[in-house]
Amino acid sequence: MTSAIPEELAYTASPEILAGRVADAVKPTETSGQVRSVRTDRYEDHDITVTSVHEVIVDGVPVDVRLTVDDAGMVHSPGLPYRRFTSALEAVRALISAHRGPVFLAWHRMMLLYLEGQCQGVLGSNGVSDKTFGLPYWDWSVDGDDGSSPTAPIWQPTSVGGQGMPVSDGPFAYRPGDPNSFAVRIESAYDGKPSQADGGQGRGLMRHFGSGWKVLPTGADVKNALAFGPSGPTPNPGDRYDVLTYSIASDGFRGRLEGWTPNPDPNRARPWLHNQVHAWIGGDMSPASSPNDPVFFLHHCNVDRIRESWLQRYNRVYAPDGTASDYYSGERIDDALDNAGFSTSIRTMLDRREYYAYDVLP
Ligand SMILES: [Cu+2]
Repeated sequence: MTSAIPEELAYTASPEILAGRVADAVKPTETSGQVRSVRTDRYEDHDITVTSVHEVIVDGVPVDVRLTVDDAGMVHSPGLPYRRFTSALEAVRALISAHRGPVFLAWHRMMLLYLEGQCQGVLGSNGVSDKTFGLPYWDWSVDGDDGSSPTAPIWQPTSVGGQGMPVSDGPFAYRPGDPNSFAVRIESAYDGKPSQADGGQGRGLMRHFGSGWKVLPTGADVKNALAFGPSGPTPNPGDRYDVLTYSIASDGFRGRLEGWTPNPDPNRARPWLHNQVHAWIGGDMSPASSPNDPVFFLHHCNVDRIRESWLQRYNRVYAPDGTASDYYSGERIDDALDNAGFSTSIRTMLDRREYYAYDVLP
């Protein structure tokens, strides 16, 4: 299938007109399906506004993306904070990565298994890993059913501590001047780029419950997502896992669990499930540097647990398969999954029952 994306969407304004004149007035818009940049400046008694709008279409379907273009012609995305892109095409391609696409669940399973293996190594002795160690999960739907209490058992000092700016109790409390207290060293700057927290001195962990979203997901939300499976005759059973354009606009189990698919109930629109938990905890759990909070891993283990329940129900289907176009490279079932020191495939991550299991599945 041919891609409908022009090779270069990045910059249509005439650079000569505005060279050196346009300030930082790059205003992202929320327009779905469009790449837009807006720049304004005042020059010799004239108000100058430069806009460029491009619809992004993948395999004939508009994609829901938000990108802006700066005056150097570099493309930025709030969803891809660690990179500046030299073309809009490159940025849209990268949106299909660890997040916002089918590989989301496989990628995070790989990451969790890698971390678990590292912990087993540290906990072992004489070069033998302690295989009895397993990462725990936090079933946030129990707390969601219980009114999203900020004093639920997990937030007690004997567990991971509570909220605070910074967190001041539990094992991740910050005590200024105490080098042994828990400190955040790398954070996402306002433009999403990684930066040293507090000039490299480190700072306390932040949590602000209910700030990005007012409630946690409920057990009914989880059941709803799990019910979306290939029960009837569908063109491809994997279509219930994910569908074209394999993005945040796709309505499949992955999109529902990751949290992009709008809930039909307007009062419970985005974010959903995975994204909703990040947003409810707030603070360091909101930006791309969310692994700063150890709760990140408890959260993602629960996401993986829900995924495992879905896989067991529906014969471990996945989409896209190997017939998808090269545009979806990195998302197709036999494509490689790489991370620091770890290399596997998406298919391998579909069934890891040989290595670990959950006590209870939702
Ligand atoms: Cu996450």
